[in-house]
Amino acid sequence: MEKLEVVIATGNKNKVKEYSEILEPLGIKISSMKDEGIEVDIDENGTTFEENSLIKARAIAEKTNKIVIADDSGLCIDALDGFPGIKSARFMEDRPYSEKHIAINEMLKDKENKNANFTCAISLIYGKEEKVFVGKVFGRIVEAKSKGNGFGYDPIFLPNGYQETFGEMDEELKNSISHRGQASKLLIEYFEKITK
Ligand code: ITT
Repeated sequence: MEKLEVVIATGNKNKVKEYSEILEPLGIKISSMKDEGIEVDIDENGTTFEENSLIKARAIAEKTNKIVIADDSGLCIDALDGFPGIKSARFMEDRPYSEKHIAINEMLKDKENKNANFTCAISLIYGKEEKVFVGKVFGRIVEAKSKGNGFGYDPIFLPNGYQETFGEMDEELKNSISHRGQASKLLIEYFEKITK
């Protein structure tokens, strides 16, 4: 693959870190909005992960000629009709995640069904081309044990088929099965096709 340079349209340092871990071993150079000196306040007013990721990517693509990818992602809980979903970052925004973990478990206290999924939509803007790649990982909500690795809702998400939450797993294992990892695989396949 020829050396591609990609700007990640996110203000979330953890996302930049995960994309670096996933894409840099393939020779793709990652930079953050901060590295590029881009500052924008984006109104994420879409109603789906796909729409919001495109809104973010378009806003940054106006400020750079490099390839842009944006990530919109979140935790969707079946018994709460998909909540917090696209509001995952905004739910109890001024509170630490440790409190959000407790609040979510409280909401599910009387529910037998603890099933949830993490969804990630990656939008890519490459010149005039716009693409959206979606990844999902299914599991269930558990009580947080320790802070461990990861970020956000990782400590309360137990992926199906594993004994460790995303917060307990090492980063490489999380990236290999996660919503972000799966959407990234589709993105990489696209890059491989266009650079052949
Ligand atoms: P940008 O919009 O700047 O990218 P953000 O954090 O606001 O950053 P989102 O609107 O996409 O991003 O919200 C995603 C939220 O979903 C994130 O803040 C976490 O709370 C949660 N989330 C997404 N992926 C996650 C993951 O892999 N592990 C844990 N929580 C995750």
